[in-house]
Amino acid sequence: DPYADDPIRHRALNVNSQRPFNAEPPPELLTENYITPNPIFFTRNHLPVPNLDPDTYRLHVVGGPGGHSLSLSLDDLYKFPKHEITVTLQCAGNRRSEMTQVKEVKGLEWRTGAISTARWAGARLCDVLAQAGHQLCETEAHVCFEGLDSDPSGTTYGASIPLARAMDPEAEVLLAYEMNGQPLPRDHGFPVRVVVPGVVGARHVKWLGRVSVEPEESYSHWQRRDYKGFSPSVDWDTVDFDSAPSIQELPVQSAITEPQDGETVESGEVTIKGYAWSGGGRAVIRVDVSLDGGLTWQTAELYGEEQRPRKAWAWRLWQLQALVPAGQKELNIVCKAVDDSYNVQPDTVAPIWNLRGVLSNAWHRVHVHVAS
Ligand code: MTE
Ligand code: MO
Repeated sequence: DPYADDPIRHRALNVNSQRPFNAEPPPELLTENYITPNPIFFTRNHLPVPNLDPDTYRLHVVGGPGGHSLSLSLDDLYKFPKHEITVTLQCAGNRRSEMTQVKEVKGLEWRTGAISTARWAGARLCDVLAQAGHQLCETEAHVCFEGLDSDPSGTTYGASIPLARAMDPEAEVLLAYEMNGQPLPRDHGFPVRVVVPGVVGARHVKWLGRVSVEPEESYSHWQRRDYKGFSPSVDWDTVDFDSAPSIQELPVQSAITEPQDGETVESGEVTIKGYAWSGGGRAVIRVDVSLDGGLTWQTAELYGEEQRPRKAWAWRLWQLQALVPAGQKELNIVCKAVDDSYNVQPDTVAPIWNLRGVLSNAWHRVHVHVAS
């Protein structure tokens, strides 16, 4: 059993698949803390978790034209300036289960919890690439990452990001060795993973073994044959993966974590909670909440860390204390967020449905009963 050596996991997680391990925190725990505690941070593994020895670990770095190769131990990585930032990581498949309700899709049935937030610390990728003699010259190049997790045939997890993002010090791409002040947990990439702020989870390669500057995107399955969006009319017979770009930055997202669908709430006043986030460093400027299915709206209160313009890498949590209209027997609670480019979430799922069930960011809807 290639999974026999996987780590022990927290009991509170809702497990979507055991081998490979995929799990999300229940909604009420997800927004209990602004920073997600490591043991309940969502986990998305495609392969068995490798068991790496920090003493013999080496990261191979291959600079582009004019550059050279480096083989870095953990101690070598610690010598680069240590950079620490709060970053929200979201899987492209977050909220996929809502797409399944429209029409069947291929993928794990994530609910609203394939998203979490941590303080990450490590070396900046641009500093490491500079030491490999790399200078930004080829604007069309890519930085490819390879994980040390592999299937029985030896295929490893891989992904890439554009070189321009990797070399931009303001983009703060990290080779992270700490998560919330601790060494990375095994499930989250021990000893080193990539953190690409504002970019889809799939590019945050865990158990990082190799970084290289290449003229083309990664040839990995997960870069070229997955994690792409298509029109609702494209099916598995007609899909042409080469016709769509790989997902990088993600669209604006929000969800309700309390109350939950089907719950009964007290009459009088109801407290509604959730999260909101947008990709590419775009800040959340507003979260609108409706109790009547979207006819009328109130503005939620945002809390958590202040967001920096163009570098809003982490989510805001939000809350609304609302009066339950007298005599109301049920509520159709809806939330939608607006980012600082005034991007909004689509109102329904059907027009954004796609065969892989990615980029599911329609208004989040929760139906509750009111106690009489
Ligand atoms: N890196 C490796 N090596 N193997 C993986 O399976 N999964 C990716 C990414 N990095 C993956 C990986 C995906 S799809 C996501 S969403 C994030 O890791 C999840 O990171 P987490 O498990 O720390 O939440
Ligand atoms: Mo993912």
